[in-house]
Amino acid sequence: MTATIELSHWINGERRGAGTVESLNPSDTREVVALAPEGRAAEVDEAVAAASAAFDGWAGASPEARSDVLDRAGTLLMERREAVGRLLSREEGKTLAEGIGEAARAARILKYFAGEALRLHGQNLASTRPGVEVQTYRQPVGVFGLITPWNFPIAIPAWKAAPALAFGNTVVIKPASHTPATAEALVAILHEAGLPKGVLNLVIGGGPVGQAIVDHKDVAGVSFTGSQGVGAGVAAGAAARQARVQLEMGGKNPLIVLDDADLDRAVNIALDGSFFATGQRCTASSRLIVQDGIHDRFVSALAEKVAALRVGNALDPDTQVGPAVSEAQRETSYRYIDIAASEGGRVVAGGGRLNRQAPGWYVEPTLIADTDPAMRINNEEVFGPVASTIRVKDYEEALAVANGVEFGLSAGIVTQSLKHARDFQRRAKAGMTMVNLATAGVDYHVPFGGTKASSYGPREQGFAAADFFTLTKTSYSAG
Ligand code: UN1
Repeated sequence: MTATIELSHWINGERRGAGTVESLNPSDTREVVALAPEGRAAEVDEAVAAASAAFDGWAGASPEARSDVLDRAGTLLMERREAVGRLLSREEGKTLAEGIGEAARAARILKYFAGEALRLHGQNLASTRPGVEVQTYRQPVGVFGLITPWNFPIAIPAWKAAPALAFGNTVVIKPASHTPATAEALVAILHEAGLPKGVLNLVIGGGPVGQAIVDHKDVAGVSFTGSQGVGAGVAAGAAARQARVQLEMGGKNPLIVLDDADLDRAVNIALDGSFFATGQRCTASSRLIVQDGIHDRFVSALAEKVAALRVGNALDPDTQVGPAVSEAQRETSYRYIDIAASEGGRVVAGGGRLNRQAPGWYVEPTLIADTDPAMRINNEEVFGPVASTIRVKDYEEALAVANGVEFGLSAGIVTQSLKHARDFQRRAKAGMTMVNLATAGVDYHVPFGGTKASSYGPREQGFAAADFFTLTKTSYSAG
């Protein structure tokens, strides 16, 4: 066991508040990873005041100064990716390889936006009036509130905070209650890298902290990743006071497997998309839509691989699938397995309770075959290592099933047909399409986001991040 970390908020460059709330290790709940403070509206007020006071200095700083801080933080995080990745795995439950990979990804995000800080540009256009010129500038907006989830406890805070900071804004982060220590590690590294006080603040706590951020009159914009229910309230609260808002919510991502697919490849893509990171990705492939001719071979080959997945302590090098993040998430998975079975689904792998020596929130990876598009398992997000298969007769039916849900984040197809792949890219109702790739696992230098109930507002990441985190000013001048 490793010593419990005493966490605090970060307000105006200082650590504040004492830890009282336990953050447990989902692989072994006897281990308290961290003791976190329980913030309230009062801490949010102080953090927003600090961020407001720091805004003019940071917005007016040379882009080079902002770039340097992000670059240094990226270097520090990359150097420490093993230790930070280990903390992440202890706190969130994804495997050590996944935890270290995510810490490295966050480091690369910081470095990418270090470059973007220098590349912010506008346009120069001729006016419709002779002798008049029009220029557009991108300017910092103000204080951003970032409400981040537990499933990517360092990558998502990094991909929201890095563009906000790169473009001259100041920030208040509320990390997910399950993973405060991992988010705090990022904030500490950014301060070590030389971020001026007040530019980035962290207020740890539950719903009241998020609500206070959403409602705060001095928060110019809110970026949220989490559940649909909470997201709807965030959007309503922000819109009520005309603040910017960006939401990333759930998915019920389809992966189509056509008859002409290479079987091994299709099985491996499904295994990765559905089960790695314990299925706790909004981009997870949760609906496997399989054409008749390959269906039986695909289901039996995948079932065999799912049954062979090694579930265990996130830090054990043999583990392929770590535990769920919490007891509630574990129970959600088992509840949906029961619902699917009672609706007529056939459990072909997993489905049982796992008894382990150490108390942890383990879920047996589960594959449910013979499901129907109308069943709840094919419409509601489980957010666990649970996938279902749906049999279809041809590509057109597959596409209709893929598009027939309220979500639209990521959608994949496994095929050797260029015709179907290209058609799918155009007609899939999703923000991201994947051809011969898992629906999950995205790059950080390109736009990320969905459509329908999955996302709301401007895209995150890549060159699209500037749309949310800057204000476009249009300037006219006559000579
Ligand atoms: C990925 O699939 O690499 O919360 C990232 C999520 C998404 C991020 C997925 N916002 O799962």
